[in-house]
Amino acid sequence: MAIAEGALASHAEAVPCHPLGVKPSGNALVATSNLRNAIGNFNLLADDVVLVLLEYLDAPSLLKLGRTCKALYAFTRSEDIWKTLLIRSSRGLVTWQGTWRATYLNLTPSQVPMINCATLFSDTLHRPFYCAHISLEPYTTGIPARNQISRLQDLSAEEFQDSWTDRPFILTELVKQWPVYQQWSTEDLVNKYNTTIFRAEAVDWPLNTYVDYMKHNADESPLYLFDRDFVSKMDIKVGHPSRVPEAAYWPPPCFGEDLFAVLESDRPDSRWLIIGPERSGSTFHKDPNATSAWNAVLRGSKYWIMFPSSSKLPPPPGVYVSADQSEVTSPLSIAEWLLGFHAEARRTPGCIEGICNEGEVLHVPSGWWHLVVNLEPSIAITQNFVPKAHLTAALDFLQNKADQVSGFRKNVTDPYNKFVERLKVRHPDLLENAIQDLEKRKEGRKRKWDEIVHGKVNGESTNGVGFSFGFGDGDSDIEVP
Ligand SMILES: O=C(O)CCC(=O)C(=O)O
Ligand SMILES: [Fe+2]
Repeated sequence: MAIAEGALASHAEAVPCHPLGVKPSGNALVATSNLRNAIGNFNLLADDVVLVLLEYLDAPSLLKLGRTCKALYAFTRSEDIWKTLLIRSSRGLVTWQGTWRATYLNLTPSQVPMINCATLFSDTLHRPFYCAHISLEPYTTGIPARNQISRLQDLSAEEFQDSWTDRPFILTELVKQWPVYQQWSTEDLVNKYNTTIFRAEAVDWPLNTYVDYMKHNADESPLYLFDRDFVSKMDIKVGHPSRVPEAAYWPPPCFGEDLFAVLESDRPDSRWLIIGPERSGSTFHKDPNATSAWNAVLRGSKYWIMFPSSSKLPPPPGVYVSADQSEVTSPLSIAEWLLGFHAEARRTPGCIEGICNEGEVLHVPSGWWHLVVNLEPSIAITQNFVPKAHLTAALDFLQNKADQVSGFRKNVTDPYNKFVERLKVRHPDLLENAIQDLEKRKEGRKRKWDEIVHGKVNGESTNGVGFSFGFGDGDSDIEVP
């Protein structure tokens, strides 16, 4: 505990003052005056409740309320409120003005007053600012040797298939051969695609607006550009240069054939261009439809922390899943998670960490949890795929977690059967083996269900003693047969 407090103290030193001077709540205990006393009946409400109420107001009402006193001014400056207003307004063309509020109101920085609210004490208002400024270094350095992700210069398809399909690793050389690695920088991209619209979470912005945002924002969880249609928008070609001479990049050959490719135009979304500033990233998740993925860093660098998953293992610290794993709650921002859970995660068996640098590509095995944070402004390309070794996992997911399947176009109403039909034609042997494995998984689940509910092993009563939550065969999660 002393270490955590010490670490916090050193972060605090690096964090500048809140722009309005707001301080953490604890300071109220020794303060002689408090701006909150002037907010009338609002004073009965907790700070986060005040913010929830403000979310119901439109911009003119927020501005009026903010003029009534300094404390409400500070509350109405909360960036989340203005971000929601701007996103709801679905304005495609905006001029980024440094904050969500200034952008919504189209105010230049010199038109935004800095009112001194130094005697307002609020964790709710101070915490996002604090989290947006903590140093990431204590979390991304000092990785224990046992947690270090493997780094390989090269890997053959055979080596991948034999030894690496369930292990994260970084390939250090391959991406350096890609034309996109040699040619793309943020400046080049802006020059070439400045008015091209890309998707960044809930907004569709021209690239030049997004790059302005990237360079001038102080968000705790910066908006992340994640575009699945970049290949057509940028008019680039993809494929191994032996077949596609003008290819801008090609999937690492070691991963072998992507079995979802048999679905052709019916395959689920599978590739994204990812651009984001320092501190942007992805909170803990597993990739969709039990796919594996590779993530290639063209500019910048990314810190990854990953955990294997199975029915026998709990989710990573700070991540909560419903019994059927359909709901994942990872309620914290990346910074909050680092502050609260990183130390415990680093000590947890199975934890894998590493930094994927410019020109490197990282393998995310099917089913692994991962959290990613950009250490610098970054540009990356990621693709999800189904390697031979995880065909059963993908079929199992499509068949038994139909409600969680994602990324298919609406007209693909039965992804499992469509996939099976195509595999029958293109890969009958692989399909046959996978269907046998699926049957074994089902048997395992049924056995386990009988043990739990009826206390039986092989038809014999065990009085419900001695079961564990693993199935041993493929290790998928428990489900009622
Ligand atoms: O680069 C990142 O933020 C990671 C992206 C990721 O994990 C994903 O696309 O599933
Ligand atoms: Fe992912």
